[in-house]
Amino acid sequence: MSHYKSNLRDIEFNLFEVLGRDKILGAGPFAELDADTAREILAEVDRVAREDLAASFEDSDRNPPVFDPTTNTAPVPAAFKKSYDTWMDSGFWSLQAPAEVGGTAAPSSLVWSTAELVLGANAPIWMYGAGPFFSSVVHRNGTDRDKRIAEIMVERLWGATMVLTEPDAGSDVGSGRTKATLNEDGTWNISGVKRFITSAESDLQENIMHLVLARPEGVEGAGGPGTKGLSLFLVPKYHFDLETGELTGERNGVYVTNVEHKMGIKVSNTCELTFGDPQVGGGEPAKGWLLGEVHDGIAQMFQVIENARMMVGTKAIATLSSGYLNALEYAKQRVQGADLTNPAKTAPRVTITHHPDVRRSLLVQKSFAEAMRSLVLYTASWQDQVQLAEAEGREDQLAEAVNDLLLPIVKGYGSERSWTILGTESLQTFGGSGFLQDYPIEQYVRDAKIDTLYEGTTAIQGQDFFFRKIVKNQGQALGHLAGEIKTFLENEGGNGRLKESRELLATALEDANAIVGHMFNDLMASDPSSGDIRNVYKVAQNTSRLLMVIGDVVCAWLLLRGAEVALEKLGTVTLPQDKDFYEGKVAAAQFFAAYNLPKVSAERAIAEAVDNSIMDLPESAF
Ligand code: ST9
Repeated sequence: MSHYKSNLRDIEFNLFEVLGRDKILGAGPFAELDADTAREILAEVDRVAREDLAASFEDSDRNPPVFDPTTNTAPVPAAFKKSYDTWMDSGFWSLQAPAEVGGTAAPSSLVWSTAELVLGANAPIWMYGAGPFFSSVVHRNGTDRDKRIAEIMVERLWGATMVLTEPDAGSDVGSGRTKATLNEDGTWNISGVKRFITSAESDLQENIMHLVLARPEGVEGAGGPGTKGLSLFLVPKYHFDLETGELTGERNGVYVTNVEHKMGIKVSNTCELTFGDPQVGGGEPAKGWLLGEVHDGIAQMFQVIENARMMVGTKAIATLSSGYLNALEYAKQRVQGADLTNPAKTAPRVTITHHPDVRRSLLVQKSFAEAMRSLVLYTASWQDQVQLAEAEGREDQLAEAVNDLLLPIVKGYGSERSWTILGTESLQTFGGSGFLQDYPIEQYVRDAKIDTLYEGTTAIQGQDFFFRKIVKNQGQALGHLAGEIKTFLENEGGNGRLKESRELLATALEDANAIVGHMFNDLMASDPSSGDIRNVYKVAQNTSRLLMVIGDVVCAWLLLRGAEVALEKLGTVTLPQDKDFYEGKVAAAQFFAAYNLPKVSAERAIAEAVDNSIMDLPESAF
């Protein structure tokens, strides 16, 4: 039986009943894809995910790839290869790439819905299969030569990687030392060592296109210090004919020189990648092309990073959702103890769903999984707006800014909440059995931990959220979001059943705003011309807190907005399963508000009391 338990009903609820995606499907840039087709795609991806992609989930963990230093290879297990081939053969990857490179124009909200299903079933399949998405970045930023490369990447279903990190340049990408020197023929030679490169080696594809950040040497106006001095190069594993895409049979001098031994997600090869080292492989130079022939590497790479951050959050949330549904199934069957209201020693034993603390735990899992699914799809709906505007030759700056604001919440909040709840609630529901490999949860916990780390740790997401997405944006996107929440608060929808939750949300929104205001004041007071620069330390002690607080507020709002829709539907539905579904939506929203929002006031008190005592403490006292 499949480890993966999907929640297609809830995905469709968000897409069609709350976000009205049927209105943008079948028209404009998505004319070829109507709502019925979208539902068919979702149903088929759901089936493939549960039946085929999930089939190799456990085997890939127990028999992970082994790096062979004599050949610089790390083949994946056969079962995983079979699942990967099934996914690529299905053709649904084409939704990730625009029509210009051979993909299918689809709204982001549909793409991320399919992503949830694949990522929940077997996440590395989505990652190894992301070449078509990478090709869209190459196409968008590229010269005619690069655009042809992008097409070839899709035609031949090559893999692709994002190559930023180095042993001494992790969060601080700008410390990277990998360099690039220009050849007479216009190509570049890359030399250096990169680390933690996902999907840099496998036997899944004919070729891999590495998107590499390196510092050009001897170029006026480029190659300076920090991230702005980095340029982005396309460096293939094997050389190929630029017209036909046929491999020439020559190896490029980029080799995997180690594969990390990780706590989880082991089938996803995390590689050390060595460029142009005469001692490695055949000692060939590592040749590449400058993307777009412009030195704008970090901005180009962030087009990949933004999607990868969305992917990581979605992966975490997909795992929590399946973790919850596995825990629920177990709890409904596991008989243990008597009902608390029947203290007799001979009282009949009941399933653990009768116990209050188990019910609390199940609702924590359900409400967070559903809240964060709605967060992913709400964020994706802003990406739809960006796509629609682009198709009309417009720029929708508000949609871009709100999407930018939400991304660190999806990634940072989504991964932190998911991994914590998987460990403390989903696994816990199984009691001691949760610790065993007989159930998938222990692997979920191990596989999900990485989501708080890669693509920018939670601390990086918190800094990005406050300094870039709020301060640099002058609060415009946050103001818009707060405005949407206020409109909801002023609305009376929900037959009075959401009145108390609305009041809790109103207070939480006020407290969250106060934290932002407080941090902003500290930031102003850190201006050295008028204040003490060390006040910025106080701001930085609150950035991760703010990310989590706003995450809670936005998630509560999204759940309550869904509950309003559910309450309307409850007036008309007749089928028992529909009634249960909508009652569940209302209950999850009320529970989430009641159990989480009052904590925002405490977070406000903590945030406002932050001083610099931890910064004054001598290191030796730690
Ligand atoms: C990794 C691999 O961890 C993980 C596995 C990935 C799996 C691969 C699969 C990929 C799948 C892809 C998904 C496919 C789905 C398809 C769906 C299709 C719909 N936003 O603040 P400054 C830029 S890889 C945008 O001064 P510092 C901007 O250009 C390793 N741009 O930064 C800016 O200039 P300006 C991951 C941003 O102090 C410039 O950077 N590593 C953003 O120099 C400089 O900004 C990391 O993530 C942004 N949010 O550097 C690194 N931020 O201001 C984490 C910056 O003029 N570290 N830019 O616009 C950081 O993010 C640091 O904050 C830093 C700091 C490096 C940016």
